[in-house]
Amino acid sequence: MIRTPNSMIGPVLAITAALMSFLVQVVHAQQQRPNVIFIYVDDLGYGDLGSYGATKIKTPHLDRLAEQGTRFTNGHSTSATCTPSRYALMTGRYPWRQEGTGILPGDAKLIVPTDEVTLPKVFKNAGYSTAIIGKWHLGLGDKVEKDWNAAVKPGPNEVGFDYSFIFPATADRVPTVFMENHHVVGLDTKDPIHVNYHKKIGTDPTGKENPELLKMPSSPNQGHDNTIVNGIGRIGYMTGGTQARWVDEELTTTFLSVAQEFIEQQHKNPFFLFFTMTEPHVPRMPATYFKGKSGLGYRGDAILQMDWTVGRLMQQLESLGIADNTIVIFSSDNGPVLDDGYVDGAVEQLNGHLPAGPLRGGKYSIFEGGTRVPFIVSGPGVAKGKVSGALLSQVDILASMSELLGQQKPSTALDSEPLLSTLLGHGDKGREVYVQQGGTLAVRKGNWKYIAPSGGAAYDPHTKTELGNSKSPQLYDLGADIGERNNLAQERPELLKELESLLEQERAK
Ligand code: NG6
Ligand code: CA
Repeated sequence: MIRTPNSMIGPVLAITAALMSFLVQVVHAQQQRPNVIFIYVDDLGYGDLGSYGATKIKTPHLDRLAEQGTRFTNGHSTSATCTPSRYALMTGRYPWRQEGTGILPGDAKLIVPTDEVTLPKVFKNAGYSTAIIGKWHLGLGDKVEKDWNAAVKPGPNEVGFDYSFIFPATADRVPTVFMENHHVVGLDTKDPIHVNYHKKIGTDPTGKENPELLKMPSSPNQGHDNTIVNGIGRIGYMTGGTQARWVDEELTTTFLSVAQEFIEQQHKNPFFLFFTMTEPHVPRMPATYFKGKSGLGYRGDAILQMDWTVGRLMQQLESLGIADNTIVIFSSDNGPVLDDGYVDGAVEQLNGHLPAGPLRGGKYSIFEGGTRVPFIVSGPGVAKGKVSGALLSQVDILASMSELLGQQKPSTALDSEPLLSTLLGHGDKGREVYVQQGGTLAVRKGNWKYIAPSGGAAYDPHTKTELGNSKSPQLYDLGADIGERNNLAQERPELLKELESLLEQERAK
């Protein structure tokens, strides 16, 4: 035994006491650190929730979340499609600064740099456990030609998630499998998976050759007629992995169970959960329990399923006693679309529902319907029952979470603004300038919006979306004209010029 000389006892005790007090403080600070759950849904429109004005679809759980927290009426994804919006969330940069950030095929390689401080790494650096459960769609591996039967990396784990349980791309793209960390879940090695986005491989029937095998027809001229999985034609071809293929009706209950398990395991230590749901993206094939429930076709049913799932998560937080210490952020990666590739009743049974509410356009569009989405924040420190009109973007979450966690904003997060107090519903100071991305770019300054001219189509006849592209410049006063009907470009030439050069400045940054 090592003996402490008598003369040393005083100083040793003092040091021990100081150390104890420091440790108590650390533990206390850790206890204070709120968990963060970011629920990120796919293609949900500004008008799709009760709290945002929907009357034909009931979303009681999300409405309660909004009542208990702050609901933003001017909250945006960066882009009108998925991959770029997610890229911005992870990096804190506008996706249009980087080539190759458009909608990715299911075999794409990882596009998020692994040597940057990403959103999950901000949490990791602050001592949190991090997980992504749900849709990924930012590519996997370092090349397109990859072996899906071995460890597939880099991917979400290398981007900063300690744990990942994902599907690689979208619900309508092969491979239709779950991946846990680097591996396909439930893969039988005797039945290896191969994926090809250029030509048919193997003998699996395709939607094109065997439409009689489909339980939900693909829309004419919208693809989705490659390999059939679970009676649904997909984008891309796959063969093998028969046992590992998901059943669409079980997608969300699977993600929910995995999320609940993660929360259960981690609830005593701070965690960040990025829960990325597939609803209401196509193919909409909700669990039997929800089929027909909304009366609005499978799109409406999928929204009910999404709301129910959020309700289950909230209930779990309550029962674990961590609801008061968990910030929940809810938003969507882009605006709504009805016919995005399948005949599923979304158009025929719309019943007067307005997926984008009062906004013009939707998914794919540079009009507000493309990026202005539901955006709700609730939890400890968040103003209750507040509705905020602050201009806020998902690209700001990275810098705002850095603020929350006492971390420096990463130098690479160029476009991310620290707006924590606004995000928590205190004060209405939002972004002064914001660049939105559809087929072209638009810049916002206050209520003014300038849409840069572009040669793209004004209207997409397949999805029946007003894309907002025009060869002439457009200028709208969203304060007076939220529906972007009254182009003031000719009437306000000076303002037009100012916003044109503002967009140029932003591009050049
Ligand atoms: C489009 C698909 C659409 C959807 C979208 C991605 C066609 C004709 N349309 O290319 O169905 O999958 O990509 O959606 O293939 S997103 O929300 O992930 O961006
Ligand atoms: Ca999407």
